[in-house]
Amino acid sequence: MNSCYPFVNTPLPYSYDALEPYIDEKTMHLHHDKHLQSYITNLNHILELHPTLQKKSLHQLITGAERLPESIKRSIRNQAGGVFNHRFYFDGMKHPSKAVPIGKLVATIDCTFGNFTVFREQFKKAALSLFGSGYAWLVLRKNRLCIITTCNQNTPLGNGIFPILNIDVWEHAYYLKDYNERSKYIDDWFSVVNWEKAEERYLAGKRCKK
Ligand code: MN3
Repeated sequence: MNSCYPFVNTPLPYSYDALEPYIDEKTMHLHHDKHLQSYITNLNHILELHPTLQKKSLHQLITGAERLPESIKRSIRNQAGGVFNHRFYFDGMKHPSKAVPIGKLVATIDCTFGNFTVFREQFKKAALSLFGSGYAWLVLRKNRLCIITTCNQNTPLGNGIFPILNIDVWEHAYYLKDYNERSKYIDDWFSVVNWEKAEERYLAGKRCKK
């Protein structure tokens, strides 16, 4: 995979229908092939005009956006954020039969939030309370698990925060199947969380905690 310009839309790590019946095949096609693709295309367009940024990774573009010229700061944040957030979201899901919440991360979730059900309720509440478009995240901050939300395509990268899981609550993530019912979609998402991937991210975050 290209880690810098020109960015390419890598295939999903599972088939488009792998998350059925929780997240439908049509939504996955639209979400990955159209929505994510448009962030990649737009990001490449910007970088085409700014050769000095072409060697930068997605992570570097996002965390360095504040230092970029005013004219491109916002569009880099939106487009690079859109690529990062979507890849992170797609990689954080898997076939429902394998989406079992076990492991060190889940044990830490139990300790931090009281038990898994409380965590689930709090995460759902955060995802529901986000006004407009954005994401709810489980992150590691100062070596502690927290639930946060971000608007639009903002990311929680930098400032010693390590993202572990995210749910995309833009309407395009669920509208075809659940219409306006974000609540149903959040419940469905819990059936396809890739806890192994989340644990990998959690352990990596713990290793480089600052
Ligand atoms: Mn999306």
